Amino acid sequence: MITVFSTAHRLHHGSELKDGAIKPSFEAPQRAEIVLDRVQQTGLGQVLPAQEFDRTCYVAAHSERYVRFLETAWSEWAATGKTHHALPLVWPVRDLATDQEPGFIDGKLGFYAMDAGAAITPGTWDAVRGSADVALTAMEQVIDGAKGAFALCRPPGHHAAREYMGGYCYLNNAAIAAERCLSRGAERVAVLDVDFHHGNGTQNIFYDRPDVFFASIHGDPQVSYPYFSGHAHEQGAGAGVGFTANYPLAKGTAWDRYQVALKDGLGRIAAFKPAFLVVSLGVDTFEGDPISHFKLTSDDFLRMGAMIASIGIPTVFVMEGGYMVDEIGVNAVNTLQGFDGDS
Ligand code: OKP
Ligand code: ZN
Repeated sequence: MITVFSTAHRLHHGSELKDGAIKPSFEAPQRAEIVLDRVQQTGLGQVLPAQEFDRTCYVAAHSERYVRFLETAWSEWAATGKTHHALPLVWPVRDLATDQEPGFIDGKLGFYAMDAGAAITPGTWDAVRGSADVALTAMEQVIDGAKGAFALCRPPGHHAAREYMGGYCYLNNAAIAAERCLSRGAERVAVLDVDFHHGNGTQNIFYDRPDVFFASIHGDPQVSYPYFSGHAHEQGAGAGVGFTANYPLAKGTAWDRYQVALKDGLGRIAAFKPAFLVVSLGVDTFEGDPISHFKLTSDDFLRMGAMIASIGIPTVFVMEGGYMVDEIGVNAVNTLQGFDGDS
């Protein structure tokens, strides 16, 4: 399988507000380099650079004003004389829900963010755009006939909604790739999110749409980030009712119970008959991941890849989370080898 990779990711290493303190983000450049090393060591396939795409491809999954915010946030922040990374510190909560974008950068940061986990640094926009271009380039490979392609994206994307960032995510790479195949003529596309955390951003973008089926398998939001979405009763709205499927699973879930949800989700995706499948591939479901609590083993990722291949849909794997840095390369590449049938 071909891997698409961009060195632009190195331009971004944010801070996050975690456990009451500002720390360097767990979502660090080393993550992508470890996965790339494993791709090369195992001879998974050719590694291609990302092509550049027009910003209309990003706006397709977001909005003009949100993309504009991402493009200009650092310069607006720096213009106030600040030199440290930008993080939001005030949010429009329920009774203050508003559609009016504030004029000042502090207000914009809160308006366009769900948490203090996605900092804006000087290099953030270039890295973020590069990550979306990686996903778009991989989608082109599959549209052009590849059975599978791996978008080695960083930063990740699945928490980014139409108009907000959060959870290390800015542009939703998986959603942007899904929109790309629709704009190139596909009638239906499915997104399967196997990251430990609920793909709230992808769900938000497609929630009222019948042309995109979204399934997510994740830690129960009662106890796991992002807490406010991912319950089983969330199944879509309006014309999209029945086209979202959530599988919240208990703390400590191992392969025996995980594969039941995966089989069900894949069955529903196969019944939807999409032209393409986008997999939001987070490997933070691994036993021992520092911020998650499922118990998948490295061999389980081979099984996961084989099960995804079994429904026979051309698939783009988009890298999302995974934080136990020594193991994420093995686990991501195991999934791809399982899909390719090389295991
Ligand atoms: C991104 B991805 C907050 C802890 C939660 C955010 C986790 C984001 C995960 N104090 N941190 O889905 O792997
Ligand atoms: Zn995650």
